[in-house]
Amino acid sequence: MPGLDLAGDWVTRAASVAVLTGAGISAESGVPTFRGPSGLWRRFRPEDLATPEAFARDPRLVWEWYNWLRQRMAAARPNAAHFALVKLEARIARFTLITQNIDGLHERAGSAKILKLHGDIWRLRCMSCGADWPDRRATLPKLPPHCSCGGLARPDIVWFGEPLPVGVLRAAERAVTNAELLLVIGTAAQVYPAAGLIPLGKASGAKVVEINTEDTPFSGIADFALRGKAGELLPQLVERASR
Ligand code: BJW
Ligand code: ZN
Repeated sequence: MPGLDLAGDWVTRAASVAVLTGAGISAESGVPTFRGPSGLWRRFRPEDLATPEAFARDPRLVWEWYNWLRQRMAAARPNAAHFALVKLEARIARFTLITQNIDGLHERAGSAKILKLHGDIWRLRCMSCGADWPDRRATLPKLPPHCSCGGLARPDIVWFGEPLPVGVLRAAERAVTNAELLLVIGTAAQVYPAAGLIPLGKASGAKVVEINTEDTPFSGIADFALRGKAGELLPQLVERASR
């Protein structure tokens, strides 16, 4: 594919690379995406499950949902796309991986530095004292879980209407602003402020390469849009850049 050669050339030449990933990168691992024909939001309403209001209304229902997601995510294994990014990180002096995913598959593949815009399903946070802690059990035995202080615990993730962790978002903005190349992989680019990182990178002078099975609202500003599965295209791209 000539586009892969061209994009591989850009990766080879870039001293600084930022990568923005979304649910599509984990699709080949068996983690369901949110939007699209088999997306989660086709069957469930986000406002019933992924908002602070939904949690306040019925914490147990929301936790049942996340317990189900935990099972799916725990059963998943990182795929070739996650591993290709680990290889890329080792080759590029200034490399930043920014993810919207909460599934932990980038870490499990071996990526070292990850900016998690929407939090982490494998961490819990206390609604009363604010403590947060890791919990990697595939399912939690007693719902809803509580903190040692007695307070109600929630997943340490960002729901609609909540601010992203400010330090993480600032670091992501710096990374795309300073990047010579921005790789955008498997995101529908519809959720803000994450999607805004793409035009920000472009406006700051980064070449933008999109890898997605479908067009997105930002395909038009991409310098190159590679159409296909991340697990197939990304290893080929990194391979070309390693020659
Ligand atoms: C493949 C593939 C393969 C498939 N290979 N590709 C109007 C305008 C602008 C903004 C707003 C608005 N109204 C409301 C807002 C704000 C809102 C927002 O953006 N809403 C939009 C939906 C309109 N944003 C927020 O609320 C955010 N917070 C905020 O703005 O705070 C402001 C604030 C400031 C100060 C005080 C208070 C508030 C928070 C957003 C949180 C998002 N959270 C979620 C849920 C996390 C928990 C959970 O998992 O349940 O995060 S939503 C969900 O979407 C999840 C994802 O990270 C996020 C992005 O989805 P992503 O990754 O793009 O996945 P998909 O499924 O959409 O796309 C998959 C893509 O992969 C597709 O393109 C496929 O084609 C592709 N693909 N297989 C390659 N093999
Ligand atoms: Zn507590």
